[in-house]
Amino acid sequence: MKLYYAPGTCAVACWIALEWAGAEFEAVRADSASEAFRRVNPLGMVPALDTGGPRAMTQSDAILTYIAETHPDARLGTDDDVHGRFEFAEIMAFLTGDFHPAFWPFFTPQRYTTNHALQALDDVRAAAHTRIDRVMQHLDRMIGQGSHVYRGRRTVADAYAFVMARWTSKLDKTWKDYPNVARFYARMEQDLTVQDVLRRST
Ligand SMILES: N[C@@H](CCC(=O)N[C@@H](CS)C(=O)NCC(=O)O)C(=O)O
Repeated sequence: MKLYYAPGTCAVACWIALEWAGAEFEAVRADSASEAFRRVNPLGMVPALDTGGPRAMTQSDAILTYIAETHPDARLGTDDDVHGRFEFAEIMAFLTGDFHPAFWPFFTPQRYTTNHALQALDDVRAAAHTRIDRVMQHLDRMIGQGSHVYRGRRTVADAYAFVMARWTSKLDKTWKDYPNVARFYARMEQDLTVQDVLRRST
C-alpha cells in the first residue's frame, strides 16, 4: 500500500491514521503538479492511497474512514450504533466540507479572484480569516471539555482535525487562541506517533 502525501497537508492525517492502525505502507512524497501524479489522482491533490486496486483511492474523509474500517482492532472509527455513526459522519463531513475549504482562499487566493494584484490577493486572505475563525470556534465547541473530536476517544477524526488546525500557526489568531483546541492540540503533540510522522513528513 502506498500513501501519496505532501508535507503539512491533510494527507499527513492519513499517515498518522495508518501508523495508529499499525498498517503496512510506504509514504511517497507527491509532486501534485506532475504528470506522473496526475495519473494517480487526476485532480492533482493529496492524499491518494494506492491499495493495489484498479485506481488509487482519493478524498481524505473516505480514506480515513477506510483506514478505520479495515483496522477495527485499532478502534479509530465510529461506534456501531445509529447515533454514533451519524455523529462520526457529521464530524467527518464538517472537517472535509467546512473546515478544510475555509483555508483554501488563504493558501491559494489567486484561485478566488481574477484580480491578481497583491492587494486583491490580500483582501481574499483577509476574508478567509473570518471563515477560519468560524470553523475553529466550531471545532472548539465540538471538542468541549474533552481532548478528542469524537465521543471522548481517539479516532481518525483527531488526526484530521489536528493536521488542519496546525495551519492556523500561519495566522495571527492561532490554535492557541481556542482553549479546547489548544488542549487537544497539546495532547496530539505529545503523541509519539504524531511526533514521528511530523518529523518524517517534512
Ligand atoms: N477534497 C480533497 C481535497 C484535498 C486537498 O485539497 N489537498 C490539498 C492539500 S491539503 C492539495 O493537494 N492541494 C493541491 C492543489 O490544490 O493543487 C480531500 O478531502 O482529500
